[in-house]
Amino acid sequence: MEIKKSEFVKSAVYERDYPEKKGIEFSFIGRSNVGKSSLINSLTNRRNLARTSKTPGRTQLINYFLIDDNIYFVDLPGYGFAKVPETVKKNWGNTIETYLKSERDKVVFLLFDLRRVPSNEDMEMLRWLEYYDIEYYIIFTKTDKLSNNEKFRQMKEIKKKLEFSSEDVFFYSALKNTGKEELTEFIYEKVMKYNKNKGKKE
Ligand SMILES: Nc1nc2c(ncn2[C@@H]2O[C@H](COP(=O)(O)OP(=O)(O)O)[C@@H](O)[C@H]2O)c(=O)[nH]1
Ligand SMILES: [Mg+2]
Repeated sequence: MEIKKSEFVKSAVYERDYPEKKGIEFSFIGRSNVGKSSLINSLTNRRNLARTSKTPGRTQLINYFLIDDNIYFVDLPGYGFAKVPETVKKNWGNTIETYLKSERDKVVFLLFDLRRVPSNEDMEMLRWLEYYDIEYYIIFTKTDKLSNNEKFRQMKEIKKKLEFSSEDVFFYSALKNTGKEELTEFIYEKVMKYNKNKGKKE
């Protein structure tokens, strides 16, 4: 299964600016530079749909993409970039929290760079997701940068800070498109289940 069509819809800060609800939507969150935009590009087979940047911390907006005419991908602004002023950080917090609290039917993917032990901000993000009772999944990114041995060692390190079982998380390389099929299937399955339940309710 593969995503055939994707287009940028709009950028937003406030809930009133989000595009009209379509159904379930999938959002990507994580520290800046973790690979959010690259992952969205990889999933959608587009080189430059979500702008990727070598200068982290640039996108302070929520970016909406329409996928195959019926679901949204949401690229959320990244956190953890040290060099931004306090006011920007505060705005960022408001933008994210507004989104998490919003009435959208959402599944959130929380991205962690496999080479790093999750930061305090990562852990805080996780607590936010728990607090708002949001369905979320962890994706470890940039897996191509580690050998199998290193991967194994790194997972052990990460597990000291974060409880999870390897079956419940995703591994992704946007460079090599590793994990793409699995994640795409997962997303389509979620959409199917969601639409089925919606049909029952109506
Ligand atoms: N090797 C490798 N580099 C990646 C991968 N994903 C992202 N990058 C690089 O990491 C940097 C940040 O990526 P980007 O998608 O802009 O991160 P974002 O800030 O979270 O949107 C860019 O230089 C990307 O080329 C990956 O899977 N493998
Ligand atoms: Mg980005």
